[in-house]
Amino acid sequence: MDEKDPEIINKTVGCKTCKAVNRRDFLKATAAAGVAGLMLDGKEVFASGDKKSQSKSIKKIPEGFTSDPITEKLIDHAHKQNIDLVWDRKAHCEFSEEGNGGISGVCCFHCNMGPCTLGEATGYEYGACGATADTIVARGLVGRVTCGASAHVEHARATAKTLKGVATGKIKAYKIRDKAKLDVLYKGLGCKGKNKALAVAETCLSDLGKDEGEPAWLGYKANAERKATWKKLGILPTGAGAEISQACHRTHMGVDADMTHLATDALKLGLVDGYCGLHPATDMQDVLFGTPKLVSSLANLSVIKKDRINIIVHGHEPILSEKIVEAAEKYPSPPRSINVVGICCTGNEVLMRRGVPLAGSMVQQELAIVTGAVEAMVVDVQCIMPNVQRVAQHFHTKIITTNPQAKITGATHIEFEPEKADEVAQKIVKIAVDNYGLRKSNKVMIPDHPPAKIMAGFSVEQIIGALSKLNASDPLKPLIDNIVGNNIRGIVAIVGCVTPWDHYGYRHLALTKTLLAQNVLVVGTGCWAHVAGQRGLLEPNPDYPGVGDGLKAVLKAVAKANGVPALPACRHMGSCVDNSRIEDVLNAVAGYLKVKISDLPVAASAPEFITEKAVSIGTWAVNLGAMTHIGGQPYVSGSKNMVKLLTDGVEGLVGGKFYVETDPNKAAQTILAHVNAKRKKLGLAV
Ligand code: BF8
Ligand code: SF4
Repeated sequence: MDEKDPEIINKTVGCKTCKAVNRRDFLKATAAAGVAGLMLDGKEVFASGDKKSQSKSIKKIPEGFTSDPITEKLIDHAHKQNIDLVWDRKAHCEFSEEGNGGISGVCCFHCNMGPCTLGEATGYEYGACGATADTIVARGLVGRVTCGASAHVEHARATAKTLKGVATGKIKAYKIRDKAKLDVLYKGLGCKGKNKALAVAETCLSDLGKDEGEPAWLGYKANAERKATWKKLGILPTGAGAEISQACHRTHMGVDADMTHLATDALKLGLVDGYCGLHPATDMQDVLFGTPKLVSSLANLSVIKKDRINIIVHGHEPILSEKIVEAAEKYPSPPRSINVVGICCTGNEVLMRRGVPLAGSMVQQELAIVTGAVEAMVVDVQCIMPNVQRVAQHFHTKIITTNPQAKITGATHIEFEPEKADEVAQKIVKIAVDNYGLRKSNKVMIPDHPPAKIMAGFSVEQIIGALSKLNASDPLKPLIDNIVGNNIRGIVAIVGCVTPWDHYGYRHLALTKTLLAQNVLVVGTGCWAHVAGQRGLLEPNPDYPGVGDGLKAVLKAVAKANGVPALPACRHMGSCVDNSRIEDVLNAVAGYLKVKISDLPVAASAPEFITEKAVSIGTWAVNLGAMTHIGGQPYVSGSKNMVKLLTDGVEGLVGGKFYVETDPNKAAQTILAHVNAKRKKLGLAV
């Protein structure tokens, strides 16, 4: 392509109007032609790679917010090389604006009489089949919750099958690392038989396969009050497979066309996520790989090292990545020492149990490759942007897909089987080591800012263990006393993804900091933990900057009792499946105070949610009774009835509700008001 040819720009503009623009070609062409940006119909379509014009399209940095220099420098570095990133590709359709089409959830593709778009965009009130906006929005929501739940169910299935293989001796590469946890699960699930690991694994697999009764993990983990409430509402699920299949059936063209009926299915699928996905995945991973304990490490992209062989593990299931870490440690006489670092929740998993540094969150995955110093990015499942392969083509980096369910065109696929875990891991590590020779030193750019220090590993067992140093016979008492005494105003779980549609991490940071200043105990998981870690909120800093006096005193007391100089301001509880750990904490507190979770001064928040998994986790949190804030449009605003149901009506059913607010400062005030209102209702000081 002749980049100087002005025709290219015209052609690309033509492309833009047909919504199929290739941004990279456009950037190259406009930069070569000296065009800084492009306006179409009075709107900036996008700016060229030229830095000056880029900054025009970036929103003004909010007051008091400093952007992350490592991320910023790598974004600039990518743009200089005409590499487009997730921040650049806003490929929304013309009907996607708020109150209109896509974002409001009123586009339907369920059959070939469509696609049907209702509302302002087209002026239609009904789809070709007569489906209303209520039906289309509800079907879309059920679909997203189902898909999110299925991701966690597949995670649990992979873990259960591995545990089963270990129990029967078929899989030799792993062993039971936490026998005590296995005993607790075996008892809690009411298992039978001598082979405890086999019984636990088969209980999970049975929960995934059955179509009657209720999931054993729900019976074990959910509290009695919740179970009774869900039963009354008729939303107790049977088995994951049956519920997922039925949800797909119900959303097929011409089946379920009643909004409330569909919405209750969404609630049910939220429970499938919690009890057939999150809980069993966490629990069995602890049995296999160990229950997390306090661990120190580092976070941000500068954990990638110039003088090391860098391997990134990325995705969600730690079954292979555990072995990659091991194979790297044991690799015979490496020419350069191997540095394994993690992205997304696989990163969180190997951080929590092995102290592996966190390289970055979901939106930073392309930037990791842009450092030019990554020999291999080994991916398993979920949140892996296909664009990593396009970015990798600019460098020597090998993208290695490993899961039979997930391939990326152009990537190297080395299929993982737990039966051959060591062999596969060793092969992958060797590929990375061999690939080091192809690294081009002039392409390496790791920003010269040290990664942040972090402390993680806050499993429930670790939290209780730390509290027991204050009160051995009644470890929860110090926590409860401090909640009652208002040193801890409440507990808020901040979880989920990082959005590219704002300054990197802004919503997470603004919300977290405001809550900490108001003595709210912040616990979290997922990509929140990457951002929190990168920006000092997981650093055990004895000064506790920005933390309210009450909370600071509690953290200091727990640190002192445990013989550590300090604890971090927030508790990193793990990956997204580890949200299950948060329920265990809430159940313990609610049980102690003899109230419902919905009576507690607690809330959940996913201020930058992206994925369908985030939607299903949020639905599960609402089921638990938590007010659940989400910082983005969940594609339901096209149905006023659905909005009312999710943000109001559902509270009367399950005690929790959704609250949508993109501005983290407003969200913080609403969450604080909610926490205070719950305190008042319990007769606690505000
Ligand atoms: O499961 S927070 S972007 S990495 S979905 Fe994905 Fe969202 Fe990150 Fe973990 Ni969770
Ligand atoms: Fe249109 Fe109905 Fe088909 Fe959806 S199911 S595409 S609303 S005709």
